[in-house]
Amino acid sequence: AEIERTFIAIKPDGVQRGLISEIISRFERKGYKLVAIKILTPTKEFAMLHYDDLKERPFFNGLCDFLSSGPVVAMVWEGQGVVKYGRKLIGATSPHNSEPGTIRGDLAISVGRNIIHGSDGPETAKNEINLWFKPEELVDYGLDSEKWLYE
Ligand code: DAT
Ligand code: MG
Repeated sequence: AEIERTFIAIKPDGVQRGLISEIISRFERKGYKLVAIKILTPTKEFAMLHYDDLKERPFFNGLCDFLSSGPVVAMVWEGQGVVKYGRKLIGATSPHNSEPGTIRGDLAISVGRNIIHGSDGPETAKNEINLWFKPEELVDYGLDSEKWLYE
C-alpha cells in the first residue's frame, strides 16, 4: 500500500461531546501521522460544497445545517492505506450498523449524529483536502516512529 492522505473531520456533535482527543488518539495510536489540523465553524454554503455529492438526498439540507451549526475539527492524516483503513476505524455510516471497536460503533447512536467524517476514496480525499486546506497548511515531516511502523 502507498503512503497517502485522507481528510477527517470531527463534526459539531463530536466536538460538543468532548470526543476530540478520543478520536485523534485512535488515528495517532494506529500509527498515522497528523499533517494538518484546525478548528472552524463552516458556513452552510461551505457545508453544501463539502457534501455536494449528496445534494439530491432528502437529508441534505439538515445535514448541511448540522455541519455548519458549530465548530468542526478538520484534519489531514497520512499513512499507508489511510483512506480505506481510516473508514474502517470510523465504522459504518449508521452507528446501528457500526461494529463495536469502531469510532461510531463505540461512541455514537444516530446516523445524523455520527460524530466524524472521513473521505470515502482516494479521489474524494484529494478533493476534500483541497476544499478544506490551503497547500501551506499541510506539514511535511518525518516521524522517528516510522521506522518501527513500516518495514
Ligand atoms: P459517510 O459519512 O459514512 O461517508 P455518507 O457520505 O453516505 O456517509 O453521508 C454523509 C453523512 O450524511 C453521514 O455521515 C450522515 C448523513 N446521512 C447519511 N445517510 C443518512 C440518512 N439516511 N439519514 C440521515 N442522515 C444521513
Ligand atoms: Mg461520505
